Amino acid sequence: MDLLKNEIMIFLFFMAVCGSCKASVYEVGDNAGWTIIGNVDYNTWASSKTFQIGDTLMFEYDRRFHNVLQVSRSDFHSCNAAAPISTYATGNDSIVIRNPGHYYYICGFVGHCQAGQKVDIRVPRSHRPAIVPISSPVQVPQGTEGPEPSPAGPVAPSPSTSGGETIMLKNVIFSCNVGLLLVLVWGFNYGVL
Ligand SMILES: [Cu+2]
Repeated sequence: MDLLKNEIMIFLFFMAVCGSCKASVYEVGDNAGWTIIGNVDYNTWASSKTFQIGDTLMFEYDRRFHNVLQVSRSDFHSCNAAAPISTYATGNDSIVIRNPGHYYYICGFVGHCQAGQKVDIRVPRSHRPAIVPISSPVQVPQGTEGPEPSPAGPVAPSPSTSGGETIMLKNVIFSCNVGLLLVLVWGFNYGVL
């Protein structure tokens, strides 16, 4: 009987772990998207969410009028677009959260950040193990950006990026399933499940 109880406890434990494996996809600004129209309050939007490692931020916007720059905390507060950590400019950018901390994003177009097109994403530390494989986001070399579009044209999204995210999600789901399977097999070996 005690063995059965243990098995059930372990099973419930894995179920709980599995529940937290679900990664969420957040569209920044919800239906409004990433814009200066409508005075979207992105900080209110962000504070209504609980972000976790493995979640995806989606920025959707018209790339003729906006972009997404990840910047430092001080550049976020001063709306300085001159030294971004990362630049995204496809109009449909998915960014996977890989570490806890603050992620500061602004629009690099003149006046947009000052108009409120900026968001501070806070990701608390999680008990969940980070099983997200490392792959860097689409990065635009600093030389190619500026107030005007570069002659080379807009930066195309790396085809490997979206594929990588899909694989990542599959890995997460796969890991959960393997965990469950191990418990089931273990249970069968003891003849209690
Ligand atoms: Cu903008």
